[in-house]
Amino acid sequence: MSTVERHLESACPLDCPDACSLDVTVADGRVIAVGGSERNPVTGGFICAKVRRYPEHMYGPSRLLHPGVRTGRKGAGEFHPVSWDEALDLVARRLLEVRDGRGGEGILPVSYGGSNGYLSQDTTDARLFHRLGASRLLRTVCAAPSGRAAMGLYGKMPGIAYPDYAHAKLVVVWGMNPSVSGIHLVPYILEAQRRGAKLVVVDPRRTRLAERADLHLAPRPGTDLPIALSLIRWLFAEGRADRRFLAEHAHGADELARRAEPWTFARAAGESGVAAGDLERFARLYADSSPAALRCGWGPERNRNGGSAIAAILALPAVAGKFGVRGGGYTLSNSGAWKEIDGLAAARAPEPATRAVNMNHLGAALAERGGASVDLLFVYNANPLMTLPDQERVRAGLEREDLFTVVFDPVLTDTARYADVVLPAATFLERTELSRGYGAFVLQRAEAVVPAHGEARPNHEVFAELCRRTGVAAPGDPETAAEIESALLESSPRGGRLAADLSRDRIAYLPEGPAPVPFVDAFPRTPDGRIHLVPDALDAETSHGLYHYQPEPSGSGFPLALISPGSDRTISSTLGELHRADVPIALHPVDAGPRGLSDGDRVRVFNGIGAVRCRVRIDAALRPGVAFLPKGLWSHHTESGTTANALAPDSLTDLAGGACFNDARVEVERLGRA
Ligand SMILES: Nc1nc2c(c(=O)[nH]1)N[C@H]1C(S)=C(S)[C@@H](COP(=O)(O)OP(=O)(O)OC[C@H]3O[C@@H](n4cnc5c(=O)[nH]c(N)nc54)[C@H](O)[C@@H]3O)O[C@H]1N2
Ligand SMILES: Nc1nc2c(c(=O)[nH]1)N[C@H]1C(S)=C(S)[C@@H](COP(=O)(O)OP(=O)(O)OC[C@H]3O[C@@H](n4cnc5c(=O)[nH]c(N)nc54)[C@H](O)[C@@H]3O)O[C@H]1N2
Ligand code: SF4
Ligand SMILES: [Mo]
Repeated sequence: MSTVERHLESACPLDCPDACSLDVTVADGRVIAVGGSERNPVTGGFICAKVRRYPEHMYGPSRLLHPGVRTGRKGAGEFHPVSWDEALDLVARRLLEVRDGRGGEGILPVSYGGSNGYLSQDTTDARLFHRLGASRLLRTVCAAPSGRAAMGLYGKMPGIAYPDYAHAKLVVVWGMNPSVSGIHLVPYILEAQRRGAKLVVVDPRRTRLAERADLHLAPRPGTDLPIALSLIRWLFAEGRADRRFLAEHAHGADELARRAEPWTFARAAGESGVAAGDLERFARLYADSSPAALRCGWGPERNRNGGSAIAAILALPAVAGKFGVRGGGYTLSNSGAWKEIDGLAAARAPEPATRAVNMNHLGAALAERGGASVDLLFVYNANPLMTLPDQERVRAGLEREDLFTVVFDPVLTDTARYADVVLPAATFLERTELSRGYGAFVLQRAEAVVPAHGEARPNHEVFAELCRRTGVAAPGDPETAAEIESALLESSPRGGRLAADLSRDRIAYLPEGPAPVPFVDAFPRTPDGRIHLVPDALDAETSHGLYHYQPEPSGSGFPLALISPGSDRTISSTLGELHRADVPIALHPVDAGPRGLSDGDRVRVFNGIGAVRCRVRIDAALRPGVAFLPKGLWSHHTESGTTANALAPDSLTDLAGGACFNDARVEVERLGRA
């Protein structure tokens, strides 16, 4: 019997800026291959290695096929299959018991970017939890400080479009590793280099792009703020600040200059460990080059100074007058560019004034007892045991016998192993989705290419059903994918146009088009349309004011800075089940030597809150004093089953309550043979 292969179109809604358009090969009702298509021009026919393996995620041994109720101890991952009806009845009953007993705030939903699609988060799920009066989750694990800084300074103005990097004469890649976490930007950077552009990389590791850079600054983690301020100081002091642009478009230039004043190159060099001469070379190159494109990543935000660091980096193109030409300015997350779509309004789920729990404090929240306790934890679109700080505290919470945990996921994650009820979720290839890029400026719609595997169901359906079973559903609530999609599009002032574009082309762009030029086509979306270099709100939020530098994480006392950026295998933990090999911690030779460590040795990495046992890899591409264990690992990746998150403190960034993963300070010691 011959099998007919069909090629169907889809769009990737994973938490990734690139928003690839996909070409999916289907045979016998199964996905057999996933590749890139040309519909989103930025995809250019290729995708990451991660998503190419998506069929193994859909049909592999970790896939959840039926709802299940726990049989073994928490953590064992043993469940007996039950019908959807039984599972939903049980969950609905427990939700109501908590609401009517302890109160709605005893329910804590935990979700993050597992599926960044509009249909799978903040629709019927928000309706359920908001109407039950559940605790609210502050989604701060990633991008909260950057988002707050970008909102304060520029009102989340759209940044430079990827293709416009090809026009730059100088590209600055600051705290980002596009070779793994924004791969569709790389060809445009290489094109700019072919046309003669210079490249500067600011990263404690010699990344692939750093190897190709004209200047690589390798700072101590958490010291981007002094670096950026020293550049700002020099620009003002040398008369290289664009006073005309600042007068016309910005508030707060003098105050910013005043706050940057103490940061001479010498002083910034002392803090950052980057030579003063290199800082000056960077400043001159930046001042002299136009167009200058600055790609700011998430590396600079994941420490105590994160919010101020991002704000100072984003202030640079304003001070140096780099806007107003194609390829000039900055790119950060562009998620705010789509704020015209109002999900909560569409879902008819206004937020209640219930208590807010910062997700970086999940471990602490689960440890609360009495009137502040969390009695029911509902996890979906997230894998908190492996992705949040202070892993051992999160684990202790999940082990609580009096906590009822529901985990709704396509696969049996490490978190799901602790669930009382697991619910199997449909993947994005098995349902309708509407998703936006936060790097590429696109909105895309995609229908299911195959039926859901096993009994998996889409998020919006399951939460709509839970609304009915808990009695919070109301007549007229949008419930089906089509109803929710219409409500979402109608929330935008140009909803009719978006709907028409999507049904004709499956793809739609911003009102400013696919590649708006900042200060030509797009302007700050602040209330007065100007840049606010020292916004009052941000200044008030930070305990010592915006741009105040905190030298070292308080009270650590351990010598090595452990950073946990993404790798080409894991960024978030999604698809981490597919990689079975052990993951080593990387150390610089000068740190390995005195500890008697050579490549492949077993080590114990530890600090005051946790420990990881794994192998060591010696890597001269690191800055001395910095250790590297990638994020997104699963328990099978290390000998101890713990990861960098077990060593990451649950302290918060200066702005927006963000995570301080890279403030982990550790010691490493050699272990004997296993
Ligand atoms: N294909 C694919 N792409 C993705 C994702 C995905 O799942 N798949 N996920 C996306 C998500 S959620 C995110 S948040 C992004 C993350 O993507 P990136 O912005 O690349 O963030 P990180 O990997 O955290 O770190 C980036 C770089 O910052 C460096 N770094 C660490 N600390 C510091 C510091 O203090 N200062 C400076 N200057 N650099 C530092 C690290 O060495 C690293 O090379 O990737 C996104 N891209
Ligand atoms: N040590 C350390 N840890 C970090 C970071 C760091 O720098 N260092 N950075 C962090 C960053 S950048 C991020 S963004 C977070 C990510 O943290 P999380 O948001 O927890 O992301 P994932 O680990 O990808 O978990 C998403 C889960 O959603 C599931 N999922 C996907 N689609 C659907 C769906 O349609 N329905 C349902 N119900 N589930 C679905 C996936 O299978 C996956 O298990 O991790 C953070 N963790
Ligand atoms: S590069 Fe990003 S958008 Fe493209 S397939 Fe991979 S995860 Fe999805
Ligand atoms: Mo992220």
